[in-house]
Amino acid sequence: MNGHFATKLLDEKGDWLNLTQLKNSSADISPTAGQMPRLLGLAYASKLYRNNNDLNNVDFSKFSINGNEVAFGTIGDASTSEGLFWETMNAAGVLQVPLAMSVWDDGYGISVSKKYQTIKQSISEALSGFATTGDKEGFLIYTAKGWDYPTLCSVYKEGINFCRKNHMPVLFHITDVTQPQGHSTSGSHERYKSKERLDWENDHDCIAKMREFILENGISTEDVLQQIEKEAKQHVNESKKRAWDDLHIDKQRSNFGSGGIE
Ligand SMILES: Cc1ncc(C[n+]2csc(CCOP(=O)(O)OP(=O)(O)O)c2C)c(N)n1
Ligand SMILES: [Mg+2]
Repeated sequence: MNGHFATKLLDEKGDWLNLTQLKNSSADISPTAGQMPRLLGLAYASKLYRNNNDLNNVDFSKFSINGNEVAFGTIGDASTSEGLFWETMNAAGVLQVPLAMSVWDDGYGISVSKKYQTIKQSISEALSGFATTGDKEGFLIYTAKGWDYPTLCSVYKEGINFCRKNHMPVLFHITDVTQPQGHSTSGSHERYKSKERLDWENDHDCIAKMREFILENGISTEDVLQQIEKEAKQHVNESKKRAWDDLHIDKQRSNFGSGGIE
């Protein structure tokens, strides 16, 4: 399970890139919630850069601008049941680090409904005790719907600005997320979803809704979007063909015979 990608931290000579000028992505990891401890470490680094004077010198200028960096993490609703998620959320609240946690809640972990895995079927309700209240510091907690782009833009803008400035962690619980093809292209969600749910998902498909949002707000035009869609399909089809061709070449070269690498 090695299909996880990261951005480069080093140039071709092996020297550090200026990470403060880049959007840096740390590689994901396959065990669900396995990314959480590293997310905490990245957020904690910002805190140290801001508060530890020994780090405030030219040697470290490629890594941080006074701890203004936010560590963004994402996780599915079912994966929030893992211990690492809870340990990370607690530690982020205790340490008060700039960690922005987005939970994409599509209501399912593969085919299992959240009623079997999340208390009260809501991670934001479950975590409401983690919220900042009065002089007790915890998390900022926001909820929004995955297809409601204007609200997403405003809650993310507000939440991230606050998180960056004050080093307070923030939870975005994003509900109403859809699974366009079930958990993966190998699944079939018709087997575990009602007709009503499937119809609702068609109407609230986040990709279709984003298209509507772009057009309604004059961000782009129908013609431009059609062109992008056409080129994207072409790109995917060509990539698929190249991958198949490479596979057949590899098969011919393989010592294992025709079935060896399947
Ligand atoms: C520790 C662990 N257990 C089981 C799996 C198999 N697995 C992969 S994705 C998944 C469900 C994830 O559901 P959710 O977190 O809701 O994310 P979604 O795919 O719905 O976005 C499971 C059980 C895994 N990758 N790691
Ligand atoms: Mg899910």
